[in-house]
Amino acid sequence: MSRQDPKVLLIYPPNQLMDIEIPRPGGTLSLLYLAGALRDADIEVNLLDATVGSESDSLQDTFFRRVMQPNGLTRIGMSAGQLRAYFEKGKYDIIGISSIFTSQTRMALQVARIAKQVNPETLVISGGGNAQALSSRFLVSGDVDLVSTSESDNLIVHIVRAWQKGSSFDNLDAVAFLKDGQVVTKPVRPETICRNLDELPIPAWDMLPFGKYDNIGFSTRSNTPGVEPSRYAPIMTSRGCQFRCLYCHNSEEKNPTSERGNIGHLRLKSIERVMQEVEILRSLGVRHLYFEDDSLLAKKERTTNIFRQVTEMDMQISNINGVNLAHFAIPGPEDKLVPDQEYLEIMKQAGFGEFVFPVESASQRILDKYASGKLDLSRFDVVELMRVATQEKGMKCLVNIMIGFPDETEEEMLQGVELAKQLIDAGATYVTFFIVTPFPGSKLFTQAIEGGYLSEDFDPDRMNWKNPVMRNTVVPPKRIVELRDWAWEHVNTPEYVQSRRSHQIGG
Ligand code: B12
Ligand code: SF4
Repeated sequence: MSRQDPKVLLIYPPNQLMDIEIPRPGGTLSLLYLAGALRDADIEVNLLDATVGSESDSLQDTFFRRVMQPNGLTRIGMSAGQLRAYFEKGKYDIIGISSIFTSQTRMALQVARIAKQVNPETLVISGGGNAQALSSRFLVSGDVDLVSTSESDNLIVHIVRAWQKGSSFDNLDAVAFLKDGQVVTKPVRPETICRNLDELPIPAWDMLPFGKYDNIGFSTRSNTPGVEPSRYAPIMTSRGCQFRCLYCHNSEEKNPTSERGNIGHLRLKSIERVMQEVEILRSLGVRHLYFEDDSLLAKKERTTNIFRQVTEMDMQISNINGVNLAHFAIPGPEDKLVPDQEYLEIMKQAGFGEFVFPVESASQRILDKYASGKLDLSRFDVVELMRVATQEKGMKCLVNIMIGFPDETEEEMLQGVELAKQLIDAGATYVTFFIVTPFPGSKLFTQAIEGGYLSEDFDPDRMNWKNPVMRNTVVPPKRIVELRDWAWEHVNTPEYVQSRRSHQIGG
């Protein structure tokens, strides 16, 4: 161990999944920004995606090995033994673990335990929305020394410098740690957060194990048959969102006193910076960009400009998250809103062959209460939008509907099923019904704990879209599952239901 030349490892933990889920490798932007920042500061850093393993591990021994665990979830990625050997060999001073998914909490803590078993002196840190929201659990485990509570593009270097000096974490901000057995949370100072996104470090995409990702052999981010795999990478042109849906992390991040910092507001990179990033990705052989913005389509002119330039570079584009149907609505006759054909066309031309169509609910009351009222169904006909996108523009649209809000009635859920049916008839590829999950880090989580819908010691392993985790809901959990299963089969085409069943990736 050398305090002068610290050796840092950043790691995406192995994954645990339901048997119907498609395994996906790590490689999210979180650690790529941190690795970029450390490298810019001349700090030695390695990146390990434990879902696919290190260079000496085969995919058969990691990504494709599904091991059933006692909790009923299958685990993929490096085994405890492989991780131990890797840590022993690397002799890392600091190990940073990404924890953005609650459903992967156990995996993150397992990595921390192994790191501490190999060397109790290693500084083990974790960050990401989940680690922050569950900071007490992480710290009380005894295997995590420090949790970052916000964006850490600047903070990560401060953490390493503090470790180098052997100084107390008390002098840092945006971190949580144990002091005399109590959790201490240091507030986020505004200067810790990068307001001008052009000043962010360039994500260290070159450290991703692209060779392994290429060899997985299927498009790991798309469930749709027929989408050709090509080298892909995540990119974000913005952070935050102009909405604040209660089930989303942004709801708790729009507030000057938020523990995660006031980071939920929409911040944009300049187009020049975005194109610089695209050039870098292209030089790494990437041909398929996954735009992971929370609200990619918010600024039409800007997005159009980006799409046009990317198209000229002959790159494929997908988006996994940030489509908001409200952005396709333009004023029409009699105070109604109509689909923005031009915007859809631009997306299509940019290679946007498919996108997620997040209706969320057919009940305006639910949309207003939980989803920022982002859609006004009395003014905007989403079935017509579906028709235009699929039948006129030839795009694939995958519908998401949420059911099981605490006070949602069965009648309101059935409204959603009816709308889903109409969307399929209008051309949707398929509809997925997600059971509402109050993820830690969202306002819904806080409300669920306060309202007695979730107990303080809830099991993170159950935090997935298949399981109702809330109790005391107006429609009981058992009935929500019945309705979901019936609705999925009732709404989707028999061919789709059959193909999902045969591939074990249904629902
Ligand atoms: C990309 C993404 C995905 C991709 C992930 C691809 C992959 N390779 O794993 C896909 C599509 C597969 C996906 C799936 C899911 N996702 Co998702 N996803 C995202 C998304 C849009 C972007 C993540 C990202 O890159 N952010 C940008 C980076 C820069 O921010 P960051 O991750 O927060 O990292 C910063 C800090 O947190 C901190 N930090 C992070 N890690 C670390 C580590 C250390 C050591 C330190 C010091 C700091 C630190 O510093 C970073 C830089 O500033 C987020 C939303 C969001 N805006 O974050 C949702 C999000 C993470 N997903 C979410 C959900 C719910 C899911 C699903 C459950 C959806 C579903 N119904 O199936 C699944 C779960 C998958 C799983 N493995 O379990 C939730 C998570 C909530 C939770 N508490 O679990 C989020 C927050 C969205 C939301 N609306 O709330 N997702
Ligand atoms: S529109 Fe999407 S990203 Fe924005 S707050 Fe709502 S759920 Fe979150």
